[in-house]
Amino acid sequence: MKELRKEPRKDPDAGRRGFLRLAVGGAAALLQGCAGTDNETVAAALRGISRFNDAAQGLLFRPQALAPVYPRGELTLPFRFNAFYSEASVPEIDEASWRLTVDGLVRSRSEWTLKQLKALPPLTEITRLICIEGWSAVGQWTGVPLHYFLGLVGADTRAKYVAFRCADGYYTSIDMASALHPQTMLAFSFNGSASLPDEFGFPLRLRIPTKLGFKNPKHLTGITVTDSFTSGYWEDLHGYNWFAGL
Ligand SMILES: Nc1nc2c(c(=O)[nH]1)N[C@H]1C(S)=C(S)[C@@H](COP(=O)(O)O)O[C@H]1N2
Ligand SMILES: [Mo]
Repeated sequence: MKELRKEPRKDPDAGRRGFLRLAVGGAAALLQGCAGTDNETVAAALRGISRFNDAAQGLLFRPQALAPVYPRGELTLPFRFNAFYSEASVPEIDEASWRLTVDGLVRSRSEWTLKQLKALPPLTEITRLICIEGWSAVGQWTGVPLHYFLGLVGADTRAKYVAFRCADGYYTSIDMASALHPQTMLAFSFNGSASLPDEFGFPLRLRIPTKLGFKNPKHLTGITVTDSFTSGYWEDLHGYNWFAGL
């Protein structure tokens, strides 16, 4: 992950990363040690290590540390599409019937139209989306800061998680500290466009530049504030680390 970063943050906590690398390195050592045992044993051990890494990252994460921002001249054009399907299969969502459902540990369940979300005070930021598959791209997103939105819906910010559901069946969740991070937003515009292009998550996506690309769900339909841990699509399928902090 680290080699993907073009301009590393001036990094007062290299020690933290070293520690995490050690923890990850443990997985490789363990895999070798497990040679000859069945796949389920290895998978269970790896899940255990990933959970350990989640806990370590959760403890060491600096909630207010900012991801790098870029000037307009560094926008990656054209931007890169990624999903668990090809671009030809991108869902086409009807704005008139679309709603964002918000439930769980909030004042009361609510449903939001795109128009209502666009009326909230927006944040615009140029940041780098980094995909675990080995590429990154700089884009400009505009949206409502998630911390502001969570305040608006009366979310219990002592809850552990914010979980996301998508129109294409994708899902993931994040820790509350990351949900409250000042750069985390519910984005409804990309590179200055009136709305998100279909392929980049119309009508609403999470943009969280302090985490890997797969923690940035597109085509959102639901948000749940919860104390119950639920994982994510790639986390469940490929064992990707749930916290996935940068
Ligand atoms: N709904 C949904 N969101 C998703 C995905 C997906 O398949 N479906 N893929 C994720 C992954 S792995 C990445 S890298 C980014 C890619 O976002 P982009 O198409 O804007 O580059 O979206 C993330 N969000
Ligand atoms: Mo990704």
